[in-house]
Amino acid sequence: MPSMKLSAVYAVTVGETGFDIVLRGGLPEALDMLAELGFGGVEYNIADPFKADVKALGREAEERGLGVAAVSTGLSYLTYGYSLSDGDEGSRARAIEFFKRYVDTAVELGSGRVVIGLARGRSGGDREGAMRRLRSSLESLDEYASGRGITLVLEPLNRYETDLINRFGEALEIARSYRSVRILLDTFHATLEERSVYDLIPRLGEMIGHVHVADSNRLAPGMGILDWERIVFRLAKAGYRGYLSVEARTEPSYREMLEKAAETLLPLLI
Ligand code: LER
Ligand code: MN
Repeated sequence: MPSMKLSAVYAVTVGETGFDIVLRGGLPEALDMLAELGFGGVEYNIADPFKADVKALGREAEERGLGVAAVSTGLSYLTYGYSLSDGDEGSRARAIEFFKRYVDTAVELGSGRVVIGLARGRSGGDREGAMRRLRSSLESLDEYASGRGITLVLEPLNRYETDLINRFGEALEIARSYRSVRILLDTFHATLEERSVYDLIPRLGEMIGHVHVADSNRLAPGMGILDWERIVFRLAKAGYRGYLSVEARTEPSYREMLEKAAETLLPLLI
């Protein structure tokens, strides 16, 4: 079985966000827990890449033998509201600046991936315009990221979170027109939007650039109805060699959520 590793998303916040699918609180304690439970990496969702102490984020992960699975960005949208499809040109320019800084951060952390999730924005009633602006933002970022060896992973999100790019077919079509853009498969969103998350995997094939894992109800893998053996097998068959990053509701506690994810997935990754 090829080497996929387990990671989990940790929130690097600049205040309370109410984001309940990521680890929060003290970084050393969160990373200790990951290392102890057999995780191989951490994904940092960074609210403000200009304010984050990137050196500390890198050092704390390295000290525990954890890789940085990805730099994710949704907290910037929840904190400041900037988006890559923003109708306000000043805000869109700021979002692009943020993403360039996220790319630099990923380089510094030795992570190859920057996530485009919530920060793609919402249509605000003008879908065509929003998609045009998003594509234009992607064009500048594509050049910036590919010049630095970073993959931008575009994440289809379910319809209750955004009305831009819910389906994987649409994301695939967009990704194919840029050098550095691949797909982030989040098993929760795929379960809500696609006929079958299992059949989706071979369709995406080598375009899968990163994976978020949560069960059908967004609890830890193993707490819902998804067949994880089938998912991991199909990912392996598709040639996926990256991280499975747990992004699940932290219920009943961080620790129990992570323990369940590890218990479900680690035996499949050996
Ligand atoms: C981000 O990775 C994600 O999956 C979203 O559901 C966050 O709101
Ligand atoms: Mn996700």
